[in-house]
Amino acid sequence: DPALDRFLNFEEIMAYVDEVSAAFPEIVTVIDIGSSWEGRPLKVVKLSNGPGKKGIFFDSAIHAREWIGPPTALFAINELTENLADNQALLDANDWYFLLIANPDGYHHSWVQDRFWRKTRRPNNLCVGTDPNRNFDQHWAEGANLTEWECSATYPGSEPFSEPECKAISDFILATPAITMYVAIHSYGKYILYPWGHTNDLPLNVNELDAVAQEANAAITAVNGTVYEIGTTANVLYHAFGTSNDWAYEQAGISLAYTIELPGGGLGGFNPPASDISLVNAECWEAFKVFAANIPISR
Ligand code: 0X9
Ligand code: ZN
Repeated sequence: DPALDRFLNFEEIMAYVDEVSAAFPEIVTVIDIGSSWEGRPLKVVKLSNGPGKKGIFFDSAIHAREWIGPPTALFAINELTENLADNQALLDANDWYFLLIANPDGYHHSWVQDRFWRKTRRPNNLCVGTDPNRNFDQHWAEGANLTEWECSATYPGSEPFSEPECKAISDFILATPAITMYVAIHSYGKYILYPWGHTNDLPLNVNELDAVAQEANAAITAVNGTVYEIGTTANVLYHAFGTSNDWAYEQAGISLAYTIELPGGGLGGFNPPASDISLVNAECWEAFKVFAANIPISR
């Protein structure tokens, strides 16, 4: 089992990925989709028990400091391997893909240097790092804050996909049409968000996006009463462009694409205690099952 009573650093998470793939070779494939700027691997854990199935993809820790995300993916992987006997139907129905640490350099930096680091670690002229969740080629840099630019926490990069981490995700998703659902795991705020981020307009299939989100929230609430707020990023939260969520929706043609903002805690909201992990995991697992039950049959 992965340790779920504490947060795991990058090396520990990669060690778990190796362990689970060795222990469950008939279910787990580790797909190396590329490397970070500093050369750390981007590993997608694919869980499957047979060919020809549609899949749901999760990215977590694309924002380095959002440590509560990876445990929810680790928990799900454990449910679909170690605890498969309880979850067989979930693996029979479709494939599951997890990019546990989408921003390995930033995540490492948040462990060793700056707990609240958000961006990648590629240097710019003045400041280090790009916001990888602004770097996707989707209405890139539309409405960006040009005054802070490079040093801003939401710097979108020098060009779309300037960050190798984002390019690797894009290449992998485009090369894997079996993935028909996308969930970006973030914190914090207790939101289930769907497109758009760059405009207050509603997406074409807003009714479908909203219905699945409502169902996921009901499943979360049933665990312990926690309520998430649901809606488009722009309407519920703020304007955001170039996110993995909206890129998957618009550019990859994935009609059900979400961002889940997990509960906050601790200083500034990004530092919840490890004792919060188990409830967040239990709630997310219920939501993830609802998402997976609604995987579209095609893009
Ligand atoms: O600003 C972000 O990137 C996300 N919030 S966070 O506090 N985790 O940084 C929200 C992104 C939501 N984006 C879309 N659904 N488009
Ligand atoms: Zn985030």
